[in-house]
Amino acid sequence: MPIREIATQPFDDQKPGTSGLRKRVTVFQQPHYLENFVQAVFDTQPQLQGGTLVLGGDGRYYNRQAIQVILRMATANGVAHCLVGQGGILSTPAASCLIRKYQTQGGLILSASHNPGGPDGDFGIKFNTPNGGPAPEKVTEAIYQRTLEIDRYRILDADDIDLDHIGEVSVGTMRVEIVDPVADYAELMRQQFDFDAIAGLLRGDFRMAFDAMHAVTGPYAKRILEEQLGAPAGTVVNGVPLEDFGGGHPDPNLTYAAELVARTQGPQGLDFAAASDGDGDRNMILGRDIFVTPSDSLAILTANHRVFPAWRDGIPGVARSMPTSQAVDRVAKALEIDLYETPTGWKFFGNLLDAGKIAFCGEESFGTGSAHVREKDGLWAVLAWLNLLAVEQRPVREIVRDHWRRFGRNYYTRHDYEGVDKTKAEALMERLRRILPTLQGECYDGPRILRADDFRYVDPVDGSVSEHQGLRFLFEDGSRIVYRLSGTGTVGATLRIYIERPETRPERLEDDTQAALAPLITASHTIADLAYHIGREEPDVIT
Ligand code: VG1
Ligand code: CO
Repeated sequence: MPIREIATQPFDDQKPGTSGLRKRVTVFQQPHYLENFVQAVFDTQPQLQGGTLVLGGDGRYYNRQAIQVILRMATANGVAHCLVGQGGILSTPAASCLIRKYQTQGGLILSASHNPGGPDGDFGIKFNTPNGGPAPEKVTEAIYQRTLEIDRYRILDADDIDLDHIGEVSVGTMRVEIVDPVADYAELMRQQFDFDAIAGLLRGDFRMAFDAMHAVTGPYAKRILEEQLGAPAGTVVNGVPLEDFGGGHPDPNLTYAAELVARTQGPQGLDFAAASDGDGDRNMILGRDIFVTPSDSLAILTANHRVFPAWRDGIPGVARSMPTSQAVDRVAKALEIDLYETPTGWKFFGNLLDAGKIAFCGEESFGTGSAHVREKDGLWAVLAWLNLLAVEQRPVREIVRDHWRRFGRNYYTRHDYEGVDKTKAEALMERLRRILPTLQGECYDGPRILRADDFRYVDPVDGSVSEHQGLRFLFEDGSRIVYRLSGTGTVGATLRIYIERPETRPERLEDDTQAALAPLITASHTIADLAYHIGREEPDVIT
């Protein structure tokens, strides 16, 4: 079968965002669009020649077609061996697990994560490096630069292969192994946690639910929670991955997983409930009458790391993305371990994890994980909570409230303004950036602004610098307001405003986060002059 060189023209919009290249399906369906990006990966990643590639995605619409194209291009570009999840399925953390376990030269993960799927939805692709993690900025930049000059791609003329049967086939000279997408990942989880203790908990009168939101975690959760740990059948809901996620929004938060939240409320509420996103790297943790914010979750898991078999001997440090609340900072201080503050996006944790500087890391955006892989990991977080609950034998709410009493609490919320006109959103940020220095010392019916800056990160391992990672206003009492524009959206701009206030007086702890943050929320509108710039002061999504 002949390998063909196809002439092509560059697209100018293939710059990867926070987590890979994400576009509307219709954009990916343009002739040569996917091919150009994939060829740019092969052109800039010579280690793949003669090497092994991991390939899979979250099962959304266009996943299968894209996999067939990538397989034909991989063999034409000299890849020797490819590991593909059965049915084209691999959750993002499972792909990371495979890359690491089989020491492959990288992986291509097909997902637009929590963005809706289907013919009118989104699609995405990202390259993960041999450490199993999302490519760092210098790699994504090289790929992007290549897309701007690409003029041909290589592809084998061949028929589609059968992705649904485990076993080995060849595409040209390349060996393709269709693997069980769950097995290696499930084994890794067993090494991280006390499965006997969790099984004991799940076989008792503990009542829980896991919502896979019709996305990729269904098969993983069923195998691990129901088959291996003995949770009753039906514990996993919406467990069959659908190409359009059942028309829903596979984003586990209080808005999109509202039904699940309702099942945890009131005296008859479930003891525990959790959900994951499109590609299985996010998690939402709920107990009866309590939502555990991702920032608190990271702090609580860090404080309790010794209950996890993998971390019984202690952890070197933790990291959080800059907009994530400072709850974990206090824990790090108390435990006398290192704390790192990175820009938004999991790729920034990679070097810290590789260098053994941190064991846990997390983002406010429902991302939590550890050094076991190089991606955030939804089911890992769920199992971590189950492990903790099995040891503690107390309700989630008590564990959280005790944590606040011991370490203090950070009230935290994120307000998202979606579908904002791009030019207007950029103008808002530009103006804020300009007036930053003049706002130092200002006061908005509360504490003064101690410092205001445009977050810049210097990677402590390789010294690489990332500029313009969010505008932050630090108040004298430890409160913060952070503004940034999303790097994962596909239409218009999304403005994210992150607001937090520490409260160390236990007698003052109140349940209503929005009320507790009301003065700062108002200040966040005034500082950015939201009404003037975008004509709105009501966010679309509050988390
Ligand atoms: C969002 C989150 C960020 C996360 C990213 C990818 O990015 O804020 O914390 O790492 O999504 O998550 P942004 O640029 O839209 O704020 V996922 O589950 O897509 O891989
Ligand atoms: Co995701």
